Amino acid sequence: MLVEVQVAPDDLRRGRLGRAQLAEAEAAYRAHGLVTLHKAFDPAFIRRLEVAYAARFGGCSEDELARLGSRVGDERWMLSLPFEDPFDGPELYAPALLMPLLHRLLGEAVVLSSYCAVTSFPGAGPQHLHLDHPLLFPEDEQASLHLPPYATTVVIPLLDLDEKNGGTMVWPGSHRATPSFWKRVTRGTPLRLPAGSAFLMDYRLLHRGEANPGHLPRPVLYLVYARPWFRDAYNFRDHPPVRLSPEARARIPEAHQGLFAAALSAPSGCSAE
Ligand SMILES: O=C(O)CCC(=O)C(=O)O
Repeated sequence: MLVEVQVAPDDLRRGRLGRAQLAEAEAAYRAHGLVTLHKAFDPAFIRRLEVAYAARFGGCSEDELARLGSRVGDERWMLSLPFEDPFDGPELYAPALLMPLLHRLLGEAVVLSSYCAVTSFPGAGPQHLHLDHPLLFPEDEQASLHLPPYATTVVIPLLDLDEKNGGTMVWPGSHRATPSFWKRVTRGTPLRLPAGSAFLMDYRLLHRGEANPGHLPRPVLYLVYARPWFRDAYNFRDHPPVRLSPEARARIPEAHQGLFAAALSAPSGCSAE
């Protein structure tokens, strides 16, 4: 089941979910491995991110994309976000409206495990069905699947997920499903969300990007939050999970330094930067 929490304009302005909505979002996430939050970001901020993202990466050749990130499907690339305006502020890496929910799910010592975007270019076919990380204990699937949440992807589409652009296909509840289920799945639930919304997805949830039948690249920001002991041992052989230079790290306000405890400083020395 897909639970959709509507963020009221007043809550968005205050940067805080009401107590009942916070509890609803937490319960939905724990039960289904997934919750959507409609209108969780200021549309003007999302537009700034979209424009900056297109300006920065829109003209990249395939070679440059391969140098900056990794291919995650047909015409689909994951890149580490540059730690520069407008991607370098707490309104994106520590959104006030979402942090209480992330703390409830992942504890007070939550860290940013990776800070990326996945872009499906026009003509991209459907992505393969997958989880974002192998189970923690492959030799004991039941133990792995019944652990509390330990890593959560916050997905922030920079344009509408709809029939025109395609979206993400999810299997609610599959964060508790065994690998034998992965082989038997039939139809999933296509997420349709206006830009400015977000969804939280457990690291064990089955999903795949849908085809992009439109004419525009479809970037979704892919921010992974985790318990401080978790290390993503699977996705980051080709690029850093957080592209953070020592100078950028020094600019992070004291109150948010803890979020970056797992991020090793990486030089930002690519020609496209
Ligand atoms: O493109 C999308 O909609 C989602 C991509 C995705 O989920 C992934 O690469 O794991």
